[in-house]
Amino acid sequence: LSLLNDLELAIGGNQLTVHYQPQIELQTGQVIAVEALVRWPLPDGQLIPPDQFIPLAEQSGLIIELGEWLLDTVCKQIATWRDQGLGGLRVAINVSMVQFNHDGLIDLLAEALRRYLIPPELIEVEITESVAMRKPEDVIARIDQLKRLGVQVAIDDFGTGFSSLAYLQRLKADRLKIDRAFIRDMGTGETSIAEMVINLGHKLGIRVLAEGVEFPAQAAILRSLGCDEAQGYLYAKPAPAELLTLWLQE
Ligand code: G
Ligand code: G
Ligand code: G
Ligand code: MN
Ligand code: NA
Repeated sequence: LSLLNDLELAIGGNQLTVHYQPQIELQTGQVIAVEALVRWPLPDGQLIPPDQFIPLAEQSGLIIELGEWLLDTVCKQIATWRDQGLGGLRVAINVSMVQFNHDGLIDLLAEALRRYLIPPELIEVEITESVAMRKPEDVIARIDQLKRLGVQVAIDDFGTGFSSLAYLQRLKADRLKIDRAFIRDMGTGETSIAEMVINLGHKLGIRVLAEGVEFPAQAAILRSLGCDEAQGYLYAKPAPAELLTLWLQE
């Protein structure tokens, strides 16, 4: 309860922070986007990872307030990058089940885009495969609303759930993110799931990004399998915007 109270104060007091992790186009090595990942800094400088407070925020409903704060912060950052000559960098934001189902989601996004004059295609909404599969008709309707607004949609942690081909075709997602468990398995020669997801995505006209790429050998295999994009420690860890800006300007 006290943690929840502290989290509410941290959100209201603008004490949370966002780290950004680049997403790389495998053929060119170009940075095409970044994923926003929230962190909670303690007074001693230690960072609490999202795993330790997002579930609590989700259960309590505080995730709505956190999501509003995150979207405003991300849009402000996109405007800053535009002013620094780094325009065109898309930012992927994680949206939990409660946020995705919340009635205010579309208005919230539209309002933030308008406030900072941001082209909608520079925002991507990530939902996990398990959220995407919960109530098929509702999810399809919500993704249609997001697409009409012009934002992109990614299915996160893909491969861990049980999406059917027919359902996936109706979802109209822009991107599948192969769960990093399957990228880790590539170290033992097990590439079949990654290969299957890449082929599935391409059959349906959906781009495919590999998560958790840590070694050049994984990137090489993914490139040979035709995977479009990658994200992971091989390229960069999630970092504060200022560090990422320096890295991008190199
Ligand atoms: O770096 P990593 O520990 O950042 O992230 C752990 C998990 O926390 C990820 O699975 C991610 O989906 C989730 N997460 C990170 N930032 C956010 C956020 O702003 N909102 C939501 N809903 N989840 C987030
Ligand atoms: O939203 P999602 O669950 O995909 O969040 C991505 C998570 O993966 C974050 O916790 C992020 O810090 C973490 N991550 C990003 N790149 C790597 C990587 O190369 N290896 C590992 N082990 N974790 C990573
Ligand atoms: O320092 P860290 O463990 O986050 O670095 C992970 C990888 O990300 C490095 O091997 C490097 O390829 C890349 N990286 C991190 N920081 C920078 C940077 O400031 N400039 C460049 N060019 N690459 C970086
Ligand atoms: Mn994610
Ligand atoms: Na993921």
